[in-house]
Amino acid sequence: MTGRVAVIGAGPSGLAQLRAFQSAASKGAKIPEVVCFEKQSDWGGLWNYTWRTGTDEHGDPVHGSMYRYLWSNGPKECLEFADYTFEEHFGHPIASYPPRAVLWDYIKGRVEKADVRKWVRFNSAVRMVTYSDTSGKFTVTVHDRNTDEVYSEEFDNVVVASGHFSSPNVPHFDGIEKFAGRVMHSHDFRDALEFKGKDILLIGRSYSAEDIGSQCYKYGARFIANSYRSKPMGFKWPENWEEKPLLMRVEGKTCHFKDGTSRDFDAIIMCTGYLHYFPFLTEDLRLKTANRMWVQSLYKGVVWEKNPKLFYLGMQDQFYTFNMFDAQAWYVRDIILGRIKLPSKTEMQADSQKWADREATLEDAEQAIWFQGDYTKELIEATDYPSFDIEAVNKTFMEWEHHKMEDIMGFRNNSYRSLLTGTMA
Ligand code: FAD
Ligand code: NA7
Repeated sequence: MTGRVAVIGAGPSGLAQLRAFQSAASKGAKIPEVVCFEKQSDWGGLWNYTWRTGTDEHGDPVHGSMYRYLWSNGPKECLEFADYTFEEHFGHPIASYPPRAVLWDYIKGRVEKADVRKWVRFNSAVRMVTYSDTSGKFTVTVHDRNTDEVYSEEFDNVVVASGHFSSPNVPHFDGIEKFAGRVMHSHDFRDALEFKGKDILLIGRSYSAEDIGSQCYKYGARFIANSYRSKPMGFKWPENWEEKPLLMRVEGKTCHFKDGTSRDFDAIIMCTGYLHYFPFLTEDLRLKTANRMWVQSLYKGVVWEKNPKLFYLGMQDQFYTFNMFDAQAWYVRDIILGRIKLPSKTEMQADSQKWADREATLEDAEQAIWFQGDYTKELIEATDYPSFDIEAVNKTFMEWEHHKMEDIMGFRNNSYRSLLTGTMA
């Protein structure tokens, strides 16, 4: 097969795409030329930790949102690569909630073994992608940040794997511009030490609020509150942690909440999520969505319905991560290789609508996990990605949820069985 495929980003999603093509090639398939553009100097995406905040060494916005002492927020057994187990990588069982650096090592191990680093152009930020109806090709404009040169190349397909937990969503609250303390977004949080002995307010009720708050607690924050707009998280928090309804206004150091209560804080950390932000895509190619379980306009969650030569990976809100990105990447690979034939646009839209309708019925995390499990399973069944027991993964997620409800500060002490090797962590 001839042709050229551009992959934007060498995080877990982009790397899954490289591994998918390499896996086909290793079984004798003819594959197109694959070029992966990664704006950072190394691969791993968010797992490639940076101490920087704000702008990076070349003046671009920092991609990294992970903090120094981040530990896996779910059991590693739920994200294990079906073609590269933890045991294969580490040679012995490891704990179910590894620290960030250990997961980064695991992600790298598979692609080092596959020898695909040569396909990646590092320090290469994609600045623009356009599509020509006349040539039927994409023009990808890239900034080589090592040489400060901008150049363009043509591709038959483009896979957008640039992530969506990097551009902070920062709402405004009355009076916050005069808050007499520190205001930041979770994107810039690196270390909890500075909050030792402080009273901190987290805005939000999702993973970042829960985990950054927990780190601050463990590092000795004096008092923690999180302010929710929809509903409280409902965990059994320590005595010095309160859940407050929405922040209404700020006066000096005093934060006033919707229930009429108020309290002074030293810092406000906005754990208010991220924007899907693709400044390098023209209007006809650009995905616009909130962070949700089913993303509209993407057939099977990956094919850009308006131009099915363009693909997106990992754009959904995520319970499933690495193995779902794999399922997506194998599926995209097989479309590009012509092994999977796409139906008409109307049929694609009807199929997507079916998932969107089911998404609208999801009432809780448990249902969302089964939804994403079913989706992942459907993709895996369509390709030669090694099959694994998705129902058992769902059940491990249920145990994880249960363990969090039991003990939010200690849930990482639990261990689970690998659904691939059967080994207990
Ligand atoms: P990313 O990891 O974001 O990678 C995208 C890559 O694209 C980056 O390397 C970036 O530099 C590159 N890129 C972006 N724009 C361009 C451009 N214009 N040109 C070239 N390159 C570009 N998941 C878990 O499974 N477990 C966890 O414990 C967990 N913890 C998390 C904690 C935090 C704080 C956050 C924010 C996320 C966490 N996640 C976790 C979810 C995370 O989204 C996935 O694990 C995974 O990193 C997503 O992979 P990705 O490749 O889609 O995106
Ligand atoms: P999420 O999961 O997208 O959550 C964002 C949170 O921010 C969520 O609780 C939102 O409330 C809240 N939010 C958003 N806007 C506002 C405003 N205006 N006011 C109050 N609250 C707001 O992002 P996270 O950073 O927690 O997690 C991202 C990833 O990082 C995740 O996949 C993990 O793997 C780690 P809502 O719940 O909608 O009421």
